[in-house]
Amino acid sequence: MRRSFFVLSALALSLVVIGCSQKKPSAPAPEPAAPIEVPKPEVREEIPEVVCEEVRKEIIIADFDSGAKPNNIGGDFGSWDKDPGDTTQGASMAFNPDQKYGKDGFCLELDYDVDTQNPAYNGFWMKLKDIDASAYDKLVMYIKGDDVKGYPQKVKIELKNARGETGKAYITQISGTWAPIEVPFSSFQGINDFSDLTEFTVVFEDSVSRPKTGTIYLDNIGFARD
Ligand SMILES: [Ca+2]
Repeated sequence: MRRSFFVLSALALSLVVIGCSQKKPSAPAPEPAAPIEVPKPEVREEIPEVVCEEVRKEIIIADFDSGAKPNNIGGDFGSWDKDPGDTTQGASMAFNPDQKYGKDGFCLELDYDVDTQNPAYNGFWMKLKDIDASAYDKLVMYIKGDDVKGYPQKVKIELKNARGETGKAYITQISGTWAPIEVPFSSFQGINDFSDLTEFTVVFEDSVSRPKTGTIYLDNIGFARD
């Protein structure tokens, strides 16, 4: 009985093996598996979060450091006379490397003469290329008077825009050493729109400028906000 059981079991196993081998034809021997490349973990650099300001707190329009035109935003500039025919008065500009504010470059030197029998005013003009300064709230610059040649106690400055408005303000804090000047936009009488500024001017007036001849130096003219 036990023998016949073994015979039957062996027979059944043989049938199963034969059946399996018939159902599944032998597959080609698998090729040796290629080594699996384990991707290296990505190293992520820690990037600090930077909060970008939409507008810088200050923009320099003219630092005169190249010693040539134009200014830092591509605008031309120069001196002007109300009455060029009157040669007894006038204004002139120069790039001065000796009196400059800071370490490098030049500053602007403005020499004026309003000493004449006729009404006289003259000064300096600089194009602002329709700059939108509405994000700022003041004009800034450095100013110094020349102790040897003399300098005025009061100078008029102007900002003009594309709408034809001219804003006027007076600077009175001039001394023989460099000092920063801040003129709030609200101090410019006659202009309300600072979104398209066309020109900045300095005006020496015979009715105001004392002494009537002298020299001032300007540097780092720009706009700023608190
Ligand atoms: Ca300079």
